[in-house]
Amino acid sequence: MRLRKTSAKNPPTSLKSQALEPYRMHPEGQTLTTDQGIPISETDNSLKAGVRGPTLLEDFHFREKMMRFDHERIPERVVHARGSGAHGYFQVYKSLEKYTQARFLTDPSLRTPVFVRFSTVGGSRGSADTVRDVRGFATKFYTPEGNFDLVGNNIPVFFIQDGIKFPDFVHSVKPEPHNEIPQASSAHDSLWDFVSLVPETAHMVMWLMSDRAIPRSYRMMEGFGVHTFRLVNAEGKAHLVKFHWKPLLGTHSLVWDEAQKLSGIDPDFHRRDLWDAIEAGNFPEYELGLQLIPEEDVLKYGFDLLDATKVLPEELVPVQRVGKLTLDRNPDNFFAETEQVAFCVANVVPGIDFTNDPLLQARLFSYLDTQLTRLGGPNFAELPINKPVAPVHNHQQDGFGRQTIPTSRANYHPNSLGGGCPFLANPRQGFTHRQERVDGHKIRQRSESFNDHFSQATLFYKSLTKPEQEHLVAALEFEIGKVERAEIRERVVHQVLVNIDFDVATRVARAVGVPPPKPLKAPKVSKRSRNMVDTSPALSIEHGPRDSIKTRKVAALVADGFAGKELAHVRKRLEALGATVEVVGPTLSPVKSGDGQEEVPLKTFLTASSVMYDAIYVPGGAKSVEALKRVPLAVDFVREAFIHCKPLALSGEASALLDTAGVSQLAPPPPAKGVDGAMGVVRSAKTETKGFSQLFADAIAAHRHWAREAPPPA
Ligand code: HDE
Repeated sequence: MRLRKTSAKNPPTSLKSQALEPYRMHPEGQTLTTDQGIPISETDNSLKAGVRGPTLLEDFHFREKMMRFDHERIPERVVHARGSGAHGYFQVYKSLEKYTQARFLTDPSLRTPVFVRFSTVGGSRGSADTVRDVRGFATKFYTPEGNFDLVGNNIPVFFIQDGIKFPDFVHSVKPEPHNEIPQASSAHDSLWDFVSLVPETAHMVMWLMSDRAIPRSYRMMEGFGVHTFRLVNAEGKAHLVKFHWKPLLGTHSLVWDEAQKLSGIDPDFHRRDLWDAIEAGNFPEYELGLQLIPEEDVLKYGFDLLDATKVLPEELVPVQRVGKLTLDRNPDNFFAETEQVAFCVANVVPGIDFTNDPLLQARLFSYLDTQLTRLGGPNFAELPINKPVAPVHNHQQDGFGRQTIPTSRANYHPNSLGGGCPFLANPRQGFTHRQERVDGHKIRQRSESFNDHFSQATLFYKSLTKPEQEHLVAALEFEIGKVERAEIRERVVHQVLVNIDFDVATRVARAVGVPPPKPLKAPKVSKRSRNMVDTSPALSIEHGPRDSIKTRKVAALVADGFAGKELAHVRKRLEALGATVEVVGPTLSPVKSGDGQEEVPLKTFLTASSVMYDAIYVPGGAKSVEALKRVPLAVDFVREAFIHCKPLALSGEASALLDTAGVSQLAPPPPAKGVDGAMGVVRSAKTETKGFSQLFADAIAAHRHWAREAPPPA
């Protein structure tokens, strides 16, 4: 990939970046020292009694070096262990003072620095990026009033309604305890056992089986705050709110076969994609969206807004886009920043408050608690990446790893020794928990308003396009098909799926070898529950924008004799629209075109694979195409791209590669003259003719061409 030099490393506007500067170590031109600053002139041989003698305890440099190495690891996050981070900023479009007093949402001139960490949930720190899983989307806003953390996911609902079930759920989805298998996968007995016994998981499981769980890129997925929060304005008036992130590149996914192959070919696929995009100056952007709901409407929509297993359809309450997040700087150091960043749902600023959602309430405890262990004590808020840009003054003291040096003799409140400092904030500026009348028995019970577990699972399925539905059913067949115990497979079909969709349950029953379900007499939903819409098109990825090819990666497959002018033309056109074209050849040595040009491939058929690209292009040139036909790995490029429904552009002679790849019977016939782009296979009768590049660009913007998917076996 050709990297453009950018100023991304030091955006001058970032207050947080400036605040981090004193902590950055710049070794350029410096001498090697110990941690105590003592210069070291030899670090390759330990101190020994004679050149062949034993190492001496006196060697403080050796002991320090080894001690530091021995203690490099800290516990990984118990969930969301695998992740990637980036710095950036957020700016609100216009003041939201009508709804909130939070400065970062009321001052359009303010660029609030942020740090974002994307993650998978189930796998450990070294697991692959493209597994089927929920993605975390956690944002720390370093606001002038302290840190606000929006710790969300790329799926708008959750598996459980009450946080007390979180340890049970996580135990069930993680590798099984006896043999620690499988890694980063939900396709195993314990997860589906849990699902079959806990029907509140139904809605989220449908999302987990959908294309949302295999995103193309962190840059191309939505984010959701999941819970209902509150915004409170300066007069104390509150609104309920649901937070959304909308990626400006649209929402796009991989296909499952591709995702699995990528797990081996490039386990860092999403991490690399994010890093490379930022280095190249293609800064990921997301708009912040709000669904604002009057407090009294908490039960208006046929479900309880305190229930995190429900979505509020955008068709009922539209998402207002209020500001933009831009990620413009990669971290300098993975551990210091991405690993040590500590998000906490309880970090809110004046103007944002919680609700009684029992899942949210549990999270308010869990994040601080887990970070005490993970980051080794209570002072982790002083780590550079976590430190607010707002001033911090209080009477908290001591603990492992204290960094700041309190200078006052008074470490209590009230005090006169310290002149009463720090003073209490003015009540209009200080955080006040919104007063809410709470009446009730002390009771361990789920509210009746949380009873309906299936109607939104059905709504989700019905809102998907046909290809998305097919992917979801195939995912269920795959995952449940991997469950060893027949009684669990049967319970999932007969207790869960049949309540969501009879046809889905019947198909999955057959695929996983359990008796077909009987149709339900009356749907198992509580009287209270009703969906106010039959479908919600916004839930389908396919209904999102499909109009840009910005940052898409195209592989151009060449061998000696390729049509050089044509490649240059197509590349120029695609790059003008924001895509990147990488030449892939037999070796990294220069390849000669039929018309006297030379290309140096960036990758070879051995070091690259079609799953690493969004689209494949093979220029014409009889000699080049004949050579490609004889390289099985090059033919694989075409075959796999075709099967994964990716845009293919095959010019002139290159069209014949579909025959060699054994997929031409699934493709439309090649054009006798001119160009044709049916089913995302763009072909020209001769080498590139007019309209070829544009058709290819349109096919790339459409992302995938599902018409190519083979019909399911009869
Ligand atoms: Fe988390 N979650 N979670 N979670 N979560 C953690 O905190 C927890 C939930 C989410 O990049 C942990 O520091 C409980 C929902 C993200 O560092 C832990 C419950 C949502 C991240 C924890 C939930 C999330 C975490 C593990 C149910 C979407 C990664 C390490 C009551 C709205 C943040 C850590 C990062 C991380 C607890 C449910 C999102 C154990 C108890 C719902 C994105 O504290």
